[in-house]
Formats: sequence, structure tokens, C-alpha cells
Amino acid sequence: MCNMIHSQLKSLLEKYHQEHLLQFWNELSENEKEYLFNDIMNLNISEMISQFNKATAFNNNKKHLLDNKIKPIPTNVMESIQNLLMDNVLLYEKLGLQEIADGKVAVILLAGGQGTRLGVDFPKGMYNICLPSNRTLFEIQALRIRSLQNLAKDKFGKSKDITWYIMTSDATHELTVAYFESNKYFGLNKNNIIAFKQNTMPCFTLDGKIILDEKYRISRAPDGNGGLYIALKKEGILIDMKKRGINSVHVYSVDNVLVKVADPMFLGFCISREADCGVKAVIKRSVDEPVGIICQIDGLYTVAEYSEISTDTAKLRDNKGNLIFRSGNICNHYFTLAFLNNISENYEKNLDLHIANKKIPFIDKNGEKSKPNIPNGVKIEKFVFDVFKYSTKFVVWEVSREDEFSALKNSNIMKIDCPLTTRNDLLRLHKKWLLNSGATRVEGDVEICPLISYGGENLIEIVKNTSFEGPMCLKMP
Ligand code: UD2
Repeated sequence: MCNMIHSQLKSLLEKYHQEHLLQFWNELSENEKEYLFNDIMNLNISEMISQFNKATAFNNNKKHLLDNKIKPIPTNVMESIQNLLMDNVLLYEKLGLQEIADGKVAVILLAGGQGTRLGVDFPKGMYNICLPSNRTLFEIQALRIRSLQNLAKDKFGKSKDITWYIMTSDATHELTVAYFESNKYFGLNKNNIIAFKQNTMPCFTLDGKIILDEKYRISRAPDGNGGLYIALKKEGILIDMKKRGINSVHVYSVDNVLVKVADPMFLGFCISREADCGVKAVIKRSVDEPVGIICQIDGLYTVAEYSEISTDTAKLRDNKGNLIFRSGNICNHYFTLAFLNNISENYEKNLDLHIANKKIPFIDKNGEKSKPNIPNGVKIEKFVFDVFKYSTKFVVWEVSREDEFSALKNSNIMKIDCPLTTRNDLLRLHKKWLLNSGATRVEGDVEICPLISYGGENLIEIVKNTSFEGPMCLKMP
């Protein structure tokens, strides 16, 4: 790479005070020089710097508590599964299964996260929480999709397939694709499973310098689960959905071990309300539980992080004694395809940019790789829920935590939201299903294969008057 290239790069970078990216230029091989040249030229550096400045400004504004701006979700927008009339149970389930049978349902699995808190360097969906079946999160979710297709077929005589889109990132793509291929897509039709990559953003020091993670390479991270919207457009997913006749899209987080993938009740509720955006919520287990709160801020629907309101506000209760701000966000959303098209076309560029302070490996001035033990930089992320404010028909479906939410976030050292708690939550739920279906005794770890039961249904004939002793996994006979 000749000197002209170097001076061309230097004058470009100096405009944005990023010339430090060339500090090792003379030590690089020709290939490394070419790599760094392309890395910088593909960056759209003016856009990245303006995004850093926008994110920093947004983050500084967030320093103030939201107490005098926050309002709970209006009761007419929300419905709870807890006190649901049987007519509505049957209506929602029928509408949801009909949508599935008609081939109008897609699910988007958000699987681009780096899973740092769990402490593994492979995709979280490949994690085995040591169930009797030894199934991973990906496999459990695949079997739930198969089970749901069977339920739709049983009800209507035939059913088209659910299309499963998996959003990955540079950190998770190759391993995720290889895992599904080596497991033959867990019996699903591979033409209905599409993995697509989200974008990355460069990592910055706290004072706005782009970080090198090699002498010739810029440090990058996935652009947040809100990177979904630009990725849907860039990767042609919206066009693919249109071709397939998709109308309802269920977007969910890989790490919820109890997730009801394409939950017909949730789909049916949203369809019955003609919603363009639906959010599944659980009642917070305590005032200070660290989950996002689904609410209105300045009249706009959104999710407030628990740290953005005071304890006094978090503690407020209504005349029935329920927490006023009780709807915990579980990263489980419904969108119509029309809404996703609208977001990707008209609003994606306005999405808030969030700053996350992180420990980011870097090359120090002596050219040595350094792994900091305190946050030394920032990642810039978009959040999937920042589109709620653009909804014209927003609804909230409140469900029971013990039936639907147990997140795998941390390693077992943390003792919460970890492999052990998710394993115990799933086995406790399956024990409840067995006893509710007439089993006389359930001892030890007894797991139910999703192909036998998606959500606790159709078990009576199999388990009534029977006792079970684990460890075991109840499979198709
Ligand atoms: C998410 C929610 C939080 C609460 C919590 C419940 C967001 C922004 N926050 O917090 O409100 O509901 O979950 O468990 O949704 N992901 C990507 N690409 C990325 C980053 C994340 O695909 O660049 C995926 C990730 O693989 C996971 C999901 O998004 O499936 C949630 O990501 P997270 O675990 O980083 O979110 P968390 O726990 O901070």
C-alpha cells in the first residue's frame, strides 16, 4: 500500500481526530495495511462519529429520573391471562392457531447477543442447562415450533409451516448456522429457517476515540437488538416475509428458557385487538427487580429501565394493592409485517442510541493487547423496544412468570437468572403440568418433551393415575 494511501487515510482521519488508528501503520504487513484501509473506508466514519455524539447526548439526558414523566399503561390497553374469560381463552387460541395454519406467522429469534454475563464464547442458544434430555435452548425452541405446527394441524386438518428467522451477529453467526445444519434443523424444514446477520458498530473510548482490537483492526460489537430493523431491510427479510404471506411476527429473546415460541394466545390477543405492536409482560416479582418497566413517558409507549425511576415511584400501588408500575418487559414482542415495514422505511434512522459502558480489549501505545478489568470504553446499541412509540394500536398481554419467563443471563455463581434457576423453573413447570393432568406422584427431575405438550395440553390420557420418578424425559411413545 503506497504512501499516497497512507496520507489519504491520515487526512480523512484527522478531520475526526481519529488519526491514532494509523499509529502502527509502519509495522503492518501489506495484507494488514489493506485490511485496515478497508476497515476504515467501510466505516462511514462521519456517520459513526455523529452516532457516538448522538448517543452521548442521549445518555447524558437520561441522567435525570423519569418520575414526573412516567405513567402506567392504561388498563384498556392491557389484558391479563390471569383473569381471562373462557370465551376469550378459546377465541385467542383459535385466532392464533388459525394464523399459524394459514402460514401467516413468522418468528424472529434475537440471537446476536454476545452472552458475556453467562461467561461462554459460543451462542447462548447452544447452551445446555443440564435437563434430563440434555437439550439446548435452540433445540427446545425448535421442538416447540414443531409441536405448535402439530397443534394447528390437529385443529384445522392441515397447517402450513412457521417461518423461523434467526438474527445473529459476527459473534454468533457461523456457530449458529453450523449447529442447526449438524442437527438437521431438529426435524424442521430447513427452507423455513433463515439466519441473517445484524450490523456492528465500532467501540469507542469514553472520550470518543475508536478502539483498535488489533494493530490493523477496529474493535466492533453488535449494534443492539434494535439493530433488527435495519437488518430486516438490508438482508431482504421483509421482502422474504411478504413473499411468504406473513402477517404476524413474534420477536423473542433466545435466553428465556420457558418462551412460548409463536404463542397462539399472544398472537390471538393481538389479532383480536387489531394491534400493530404487542408486548408480553410479566408482573414484577419485587419492587426492585432489575427488568425494564413497560410504561408511557411523555405519553409515548416505551420501556423504562428500573434505574430510571426512584424507589418511591417503583413502590406506588393502586387501590387493589397492585404495583402501579408492575409490567416487566421480557423481550417478547408481536409486530405486524406492515408495522415492521413502516419502522424500517421511516423510523429506523431516528431510533435512540444507547451507550453501554464495557470492558473492551484494546491495543495499547506499545502495541500490546490489553484486557481491562474495569470499563474503559463504550458500545453503542439500539433497543428493540424503542419502536413502541410509533405504534398506532399498542397492546400489552400480561402473563404468569412461573409459566412463561425464566431468563438465562448469568453463570451459576450469580445464583439468579442462571443455568440452575432456569433448569429448576422448567422442571417445576412440567411437574405442575403433570399433577394438573392427573399424575399421582412426580419425584425427581421429570421433563416433558415439547413434542408431547407445547404448553401443558394433551397430557391427561398419557399421565393420569401414573407416578413418575426422575431423572427422566417424557417422550413420544
Ligand atoms: C433485555 C431487555 C430488558 C428485559 C430483559 C429480560 C432489551 C433492550 N432489554 O435486557 O428490557 O426485557 O431482556 O430478560 O431488549 N441481542 C441481539 N443483538 C444484540 C444484543 C442483544 O440479538 O446486539 C439479543 C440477545 O441475544 C437476547 C436479547 O437480544 O436474545 C436480549 O438481549 P440482552 O440479554 O442483551 O438483553 P438484557 O438482558 O440486557
